[in-house]
Amino acid sequence: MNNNQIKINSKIKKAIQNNKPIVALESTLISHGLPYPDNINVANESIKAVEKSGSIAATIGIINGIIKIGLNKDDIEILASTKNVEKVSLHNIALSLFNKKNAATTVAATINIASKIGINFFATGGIGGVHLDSEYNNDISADLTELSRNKMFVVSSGAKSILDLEKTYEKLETLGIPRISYNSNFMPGFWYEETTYSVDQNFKKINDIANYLKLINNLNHQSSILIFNKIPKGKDIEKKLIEKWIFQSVKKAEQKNIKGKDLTPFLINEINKLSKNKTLEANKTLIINNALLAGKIAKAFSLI
Ligand code: PSU
Ligand code: MN
Repeated sequence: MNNNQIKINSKIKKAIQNNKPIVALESTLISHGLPYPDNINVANESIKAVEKSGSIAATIGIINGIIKIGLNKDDIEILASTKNVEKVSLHNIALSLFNKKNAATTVAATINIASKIGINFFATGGIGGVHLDSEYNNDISADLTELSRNKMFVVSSGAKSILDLEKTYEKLETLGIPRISYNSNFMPGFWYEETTYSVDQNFKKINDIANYLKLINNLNHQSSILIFNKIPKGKDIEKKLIEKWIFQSVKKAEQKNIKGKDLTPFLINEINKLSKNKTLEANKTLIINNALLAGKIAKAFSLI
């Protein structure tokens, strides 16, 4: 990548050169995952959470066809409030540069960029995965593709509840992606606390996670490592309720023929409405909480 294509904020550039702990943050959840102005608050609070842990936050997005590492307040405002911000994954990221667009990067696109410039840690709310009825619609997020081919240490609350979580869990194993967790025996269910799918290992201490990541780093492991962090207690929502809302909103999406990259934002928005914003509150909390944990692990990793 040359300087016309990418702009790295000077603090982050220095941090990369000096091997300081950095956590990448994505921008699709700002443009397409959360409504305005909650999205701005979450973007800012996530940055603060990373900084509180002693690490440096690098929010990634595309402004006027240039990849920016470390979005500033104005950039975040643009991605949070303007219409027609593109959602870019692996298939369309270069096109958004070619067409000089404002674009929000998904988990896949953010990891792709971050790993090219030497950032090791990334935090999000929930990753994309295998959609419901994938045997008919073939909808499987490119997040899984990217997780399988670039080494990034990723903190999330599992895959989004709207997906087929069992198939997603199995697919992660097929792709060779370790699924470890911080204080949970099972993969989290994003808006709900846990699924019934066992993690590869439950770690109780941040330092142990950092040591494990050092080890796997030295092994030259090829894929990303998923570190699951369940939604904080009291903010989680009952699985049965979530399933009811998913059922209703999936039906509506079918009636309106919504699919492809529009499906995830549509379902999240519908479920926020059905839940009277309970899922929105849950989503906001878990995103910030994941940024904080990623910051803490990155910091611990840098001290080993
Ligand atoms: N996490 C959230 N909200 C979101 C997303 C993640 O809490 O909106 C975004 C991520 O950017 C992820 C994308 O990459 O949803 C997945 O979209 P798709 O299913 O179309 O691949
Ligand atoms: Mn998809």
